[in-house]
Amino acid sequence: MLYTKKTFSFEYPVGEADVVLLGIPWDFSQTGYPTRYGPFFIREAIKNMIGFDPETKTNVFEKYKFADLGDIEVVPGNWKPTEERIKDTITSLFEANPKVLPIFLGGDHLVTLGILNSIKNLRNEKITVVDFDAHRDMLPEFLGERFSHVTWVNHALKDFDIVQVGARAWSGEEEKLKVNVTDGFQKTSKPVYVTVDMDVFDPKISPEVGTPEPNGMDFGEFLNILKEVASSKVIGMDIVECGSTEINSTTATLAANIIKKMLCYK
Ligand SMILES: [Mn+2]
Repeated sequence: MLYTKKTFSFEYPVGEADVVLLGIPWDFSQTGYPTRYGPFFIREAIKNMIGFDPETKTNVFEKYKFADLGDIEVVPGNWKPTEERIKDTITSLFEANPKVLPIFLGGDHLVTLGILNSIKNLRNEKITVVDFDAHRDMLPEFLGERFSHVTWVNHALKDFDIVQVGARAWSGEEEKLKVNVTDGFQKTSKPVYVTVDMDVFDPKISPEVGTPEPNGMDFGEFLNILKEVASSKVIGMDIVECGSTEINSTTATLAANIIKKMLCYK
């Protein structure tokens, strides 16, 4: 008997897993609180989480076979080679298991662009990105950088339909650009990728984020929408901008429970 503990009590080889966890601790475009420890603290929160969900009468740890693949080793301060590593890793992952549901842990919101560029040709139809975020992230550039956590939507619009949920703080420039995205989730038959920026929540329940904004969602409101999203063809998900720096942090605990709820609803 091996009395050991990993992220999930039982882990499966990549080829057999239903769900894989992959961290991307890139936060070099972050303007606020560092988020590179997000994957670490979300994992600790998963270990501490009850698997059974009274609402759906499901134990998430029994329903799915999990594999934690660890973190992608990012190139500090250099996005292009980091994005190449993200693409290589995700390509290998889907070669090993085309049906797997990946859950990515950031990192700042730029990691979502790397993920999306890796999966854009995975389906024959255009993928809808459901973006839970306080911000629009639509700027053409920020501080002279084309690639930033506040510009990723501007890039992603070329290849994806973007649906934003919870946006409540944006610039004058984004006020003009926001016609290019849909506000609010409507049921769709298209494949869906979900990205959750932890600042979509009110700072009361998710304080450790890069750029907090007042008057955010509570967990109940979020779950009502997540339930709808989960009933579509979800092909992947990320949770980003988790700036936790200690065990049992509020934001990481919430992030772990988002993963649980998503998988229970699916
Ligand atoms: Mn964002």
